Amino acid sequence: MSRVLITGGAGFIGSTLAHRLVKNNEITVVDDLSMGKKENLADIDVNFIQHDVCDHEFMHQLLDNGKFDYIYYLAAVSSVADSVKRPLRTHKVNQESVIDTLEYIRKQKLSLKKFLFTSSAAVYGNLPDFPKKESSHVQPLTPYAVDKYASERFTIDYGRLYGLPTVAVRFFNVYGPRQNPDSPYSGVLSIVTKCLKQKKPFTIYGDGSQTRDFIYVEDVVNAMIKIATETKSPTVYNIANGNETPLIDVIHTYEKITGIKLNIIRKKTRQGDIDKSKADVSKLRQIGVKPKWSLQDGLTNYWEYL
Ligand code: UD2
Repeated sequence: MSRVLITGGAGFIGSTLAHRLVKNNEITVVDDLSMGKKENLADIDVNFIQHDVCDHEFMHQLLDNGKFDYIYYLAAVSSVADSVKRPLRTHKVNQESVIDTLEYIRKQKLSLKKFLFTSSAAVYGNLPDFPKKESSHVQPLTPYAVDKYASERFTIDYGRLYGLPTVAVRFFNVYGPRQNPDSPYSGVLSIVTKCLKQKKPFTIYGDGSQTRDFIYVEDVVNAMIKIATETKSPTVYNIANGNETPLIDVIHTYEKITGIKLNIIRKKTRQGDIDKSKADVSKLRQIGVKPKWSLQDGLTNYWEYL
């Protein structure tokens, strides 16, 4: 039985992780519910604290009292658009809170088995090299991407400089139950799911040929747990399937699964949208992580969950 802290644990990925770990671990979740929902944790027994991770004093006390073995750091303002609108506020969450936590762990010499920071494929930007390896050039184009990149470097550097047991991951396009579809910048498959369910029109930006490397949330938490518990070096891993699928193909697959025809409205490509995305997942394979969910199975499971 390990003691686990999940910051942002009421959100989409954090709550899925909490569900997976709760059986054999003592879980504490900190979430200010700015994006997450308490209902995401309603059916499991976790120590839930509604609080902002930017409150450093609060976090220090929590770290002192919690005696955590594992910290999964998912608290973030995950909206790129929001980071463009309010860069200072999002910076405080997406970078400052991470540095403060690392610094406190170092100063207080807190004993920890792993600190895992969650970054994003956003760090790769729109460079033409393809597929994206962890060693590929980065091009953080938004405040969100800049903060994610800086925080993952801090995480890794605290491992290299001070021997803290740290690791970072870069999520590609994660989908599945509990993803919030309520913003135009929510994950596209949560929006498609909502439109299918409510028989509402779906707006596709561009011609649908843009590709993404979609990965089911269950595979994501499996990868995170394996990386947190079985790897030793402070480094970064892509978390993706390693396949690129055109958006329009995913939509057609989903239509077949549900038997519902989506009413598609076409609009021009969104500003800043990337054309292609695909991860090189060989580093993940080297540690024995192989996603179990095909797109077909993941979408079927997602639909059945609703
Ligand atoms: C993902 C991340 C984003 C950032 C970015 C970096 C998510 C939800 N977003 O954006 O935070 O890291 O990668 O590259 O993981 N689309 C539609 N209709 C809609 C919504 C989306 O056509 O109603 C399109 C959208 O224009 C894009 C594709 O679907 O071409 C995927 O959109 P997304 O927002 O799910 O993810 P992405 O890869 O743009």
